[in-house]
Amino acid sequence: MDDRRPAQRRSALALLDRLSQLPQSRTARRVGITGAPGAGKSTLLNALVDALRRQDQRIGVIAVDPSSQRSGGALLGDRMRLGASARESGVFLRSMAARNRLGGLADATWAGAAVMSAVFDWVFIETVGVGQSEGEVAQIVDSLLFVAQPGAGDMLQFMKAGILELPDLFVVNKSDTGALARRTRSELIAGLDLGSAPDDPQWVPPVLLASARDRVGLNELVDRLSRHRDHLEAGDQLQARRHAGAIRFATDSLLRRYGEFGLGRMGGVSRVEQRLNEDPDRSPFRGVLEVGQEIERALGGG
Ligand SMILES: Nc1nc2c(ncn2[C@@H]2O[C@H](COP(=O)(O)OP(=O)(O)OP(=O)(O)O)[C@@H](O)[C@H]2O)c(=O)[nH]1
Ligand SMILES: [Mg+2]
Repeated sequence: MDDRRPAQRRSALALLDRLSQLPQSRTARRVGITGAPGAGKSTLLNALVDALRRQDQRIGVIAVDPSSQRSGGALLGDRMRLGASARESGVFLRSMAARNRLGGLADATWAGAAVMSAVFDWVFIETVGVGQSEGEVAQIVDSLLFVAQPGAGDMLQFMKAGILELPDLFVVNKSDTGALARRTRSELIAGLDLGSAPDDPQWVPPVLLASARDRVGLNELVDRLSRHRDHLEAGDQLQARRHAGAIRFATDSLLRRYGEFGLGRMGGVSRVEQRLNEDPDRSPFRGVLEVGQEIERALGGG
């Protein structure tokens, strides 16, 4: 969905529109994995993929590369060393650039996640937790998992950055470090307790311990991830969450294409958001195309 290729952008949006009409409960469990560099996200993801493959689950993985502006294939080979079971079949990997030229999660990541969701049981998106990327990934996924490192004395820093408010689940990885990991878990629980009220009072984010290296704690992690998705579905929140994410995507997409000026011709960003939201039978993806045409007419008409 590159701005310079309008026909491809249109067909990608049309595809996203059609995919968004699938019954949401039949689409993959989408999980975002975030956390500081070196926390063990890739190792944990690797272990999760192996555990899920043993249950015959089909899995899509998107590794978001925070540094690159382009999609690169080689990167994934370096970062994800999948176990033997995963290499066989049923696992699809894709490495994608984190941001397009104006910032924001690359559109391709959205499209990739939506397509994978239609065909897999699970879709994982790994991204380095450096502030902004969490919020962006949270828009795409159903469940955001934060991977913490034992002894990371930066709990306070996380709290200040508001990072602890977004994740639905926490796992302290490297539980093989023993007391250090247990203490970090306690600190995290205390920190969460001090945090502001979550937007979903029915869900208390669990704080788990795991060792990706020793493959300990993975079944419980899989179980809690499943439970979170079930929780969202039971409360009709899955649809709401995905719709809210799609609205953000649609607004960003229009902003990138037409700028503040273009959206200004429609009454500004929040008015455009309203327009995208006003017809419940029209997905935000179709809305991008239709509102985009209106903006073009407004701009063309002087
Ligand atoms: N002791 C121990 N080490 C681990 C564990 N999981 C990962 N590691 C090690 O931690 C280091 C970082 O692991 P990665 O999986 O690359 O971490 P990451 O969070 O994906 O790192 P970035 O993608 O660079 O942000 C590696 O040396 C791993 O071998 C664990 O459970 N226990
Ligand atoms: Mg990694």
